[in-house]
Amino acid sequence: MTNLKFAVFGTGFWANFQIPAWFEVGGVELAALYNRTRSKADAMAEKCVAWGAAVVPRVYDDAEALLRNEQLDFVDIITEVPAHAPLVHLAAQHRVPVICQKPMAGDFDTACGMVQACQAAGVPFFVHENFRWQAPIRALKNVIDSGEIGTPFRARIQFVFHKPFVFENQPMLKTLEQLALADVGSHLFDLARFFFGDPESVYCQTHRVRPDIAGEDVASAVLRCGDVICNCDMSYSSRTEQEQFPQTLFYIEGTQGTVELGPGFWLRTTTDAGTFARRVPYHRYPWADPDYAVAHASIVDCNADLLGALCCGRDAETTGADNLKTVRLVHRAYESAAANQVVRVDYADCRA
Ligand code: 89Y
Repeated sequence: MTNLKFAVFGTGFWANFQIPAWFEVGGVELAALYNRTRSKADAMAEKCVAWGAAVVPRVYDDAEALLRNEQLDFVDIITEVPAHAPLVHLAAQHRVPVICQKPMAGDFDTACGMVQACQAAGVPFFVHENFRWQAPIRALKNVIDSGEIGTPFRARIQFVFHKPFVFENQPMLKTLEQLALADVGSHLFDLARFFFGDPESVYCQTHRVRPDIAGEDVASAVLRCGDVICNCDMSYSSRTEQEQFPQTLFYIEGTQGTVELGPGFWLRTTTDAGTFARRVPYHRYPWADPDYAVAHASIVDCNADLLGALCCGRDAETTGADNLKTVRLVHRAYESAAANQVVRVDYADCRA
């Protein structure tokens, strides 16, 4: 099978991991790079050779010119959020399948427009949502699916940290008026949907601890997912005995037992038979930043899933249409926090 040719739009922090993760998956050729500051794209093109690129990608600071000149099988958009929508529309106009980072847009209507533009152009549209691809989280999902703890009735999903390097690596996070729910809540709500289905309601509270950021750095949401009460807690500003970044912690109670994904990737299952604990390993790639190891490893599995859809007609988990439900939930959570009320969530206008 011939390699699929692709271009990357955006050569900032995350591209340093997204691109080598593509080379890890294989079956692709990076034809071109776009960045509005050309010198950054030039520097990334040089790094690509070190990561094993067969050809040095061509470099552009004009996204339209890139799409006009290159014959592509897909594009991977890794820019900051405000650039997602214009680039997705541009790719749709050029009839090129698209992958876009989460959150796909800053509001639901813009996200809906992106999904619709790709549908109208007849091109696949995927969201790169990788938390559900972390090996320890997949192992936890297998425990739930095995029925070992019976039927889940309550869950706690936590992403709580303090590491200041997060704001140094992604300085744009400081400027976002909607931070915790949009940035980390997108991941946690996707996980809630992955484990327990689409929530019917949300009650949310938000808070800002850091004085030097525009948005909220703390949020707690209670989601009602059928029979499951799912609590999602996130914080960028919690000093804990053991710093957890970038681990997501889970505690799930079921009719026959409980399962916990705890610090250090320990998976503990408790039933009438006792408590069984094992540590779930994940791949350590040489190109990954050790501070983000489990998150960067998950990019490979997420990309492999998307490539399966692009090359071989398999279904991908994180389609744009599916992820629109997560975007809806994020913004219903903001409405709940603003009104201090439970908000019902319906997905009638999210076409999956
Ligand atoms: O941007 C965020 C994400 O998507 O996962 C963790 C993160 O890098 C910092 O909150």
